Amino acid sequence: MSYGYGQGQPGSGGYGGGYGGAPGAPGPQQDPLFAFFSSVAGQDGQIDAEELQKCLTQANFTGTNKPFNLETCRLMIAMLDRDMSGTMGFNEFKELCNVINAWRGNFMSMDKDRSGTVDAPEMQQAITSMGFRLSPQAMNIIVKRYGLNGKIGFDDYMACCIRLRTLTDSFRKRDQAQQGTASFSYDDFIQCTMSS
Ligand SMILES: [Ca+2]
Ligand SMILES: [Ca+2]
Repeated sequence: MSYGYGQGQPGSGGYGGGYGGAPGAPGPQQDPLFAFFSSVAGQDGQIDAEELQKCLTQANFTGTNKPFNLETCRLMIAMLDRDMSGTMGFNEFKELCNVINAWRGNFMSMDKDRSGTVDAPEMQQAITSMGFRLSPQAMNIIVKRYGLNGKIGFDDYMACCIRLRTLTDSFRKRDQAQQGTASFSYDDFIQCTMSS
């Protein structure tokens, strides 16, 4: 008996008895994701940023041994917290899983050399493909801010792209003529940058 990936042929082995058989009893509890959700959420049935971080770290979503960026977890919760509870209920969590998977696919398609990280040229392409046009100076700042030795992991990549999008949206709203310039009052500027 041994655990592990990669050794056996695909299709062999598997998970034995599935989820225990017992068909019938419909409801959200039948959703295979629900058991997972409950195990992460614990007693209160809600997932907070720390619990989300723990779960994404365990899933090894960073591709490194680092814990998943807590800031990214906060950002995702803020983005999808429909009832403004500050935590994720089951339906919010399901949406979150879809969002993470979509970002994961995007990240992997940008990581052309399959190194598990996105480097400066790959990031340049990613940002261009999302429709942003940035100067080389702005690109340098981004890679420095989000990368480690010039390489950006999945969690930081997500944080960076979400922030760039949020900030661009805030800017666009104030750039009435769409000329690439806008004026902010000091407090408005602080609100925009500190909330994203
Ligand atoms: Ca919520
Ligand atoms: Ca790469």
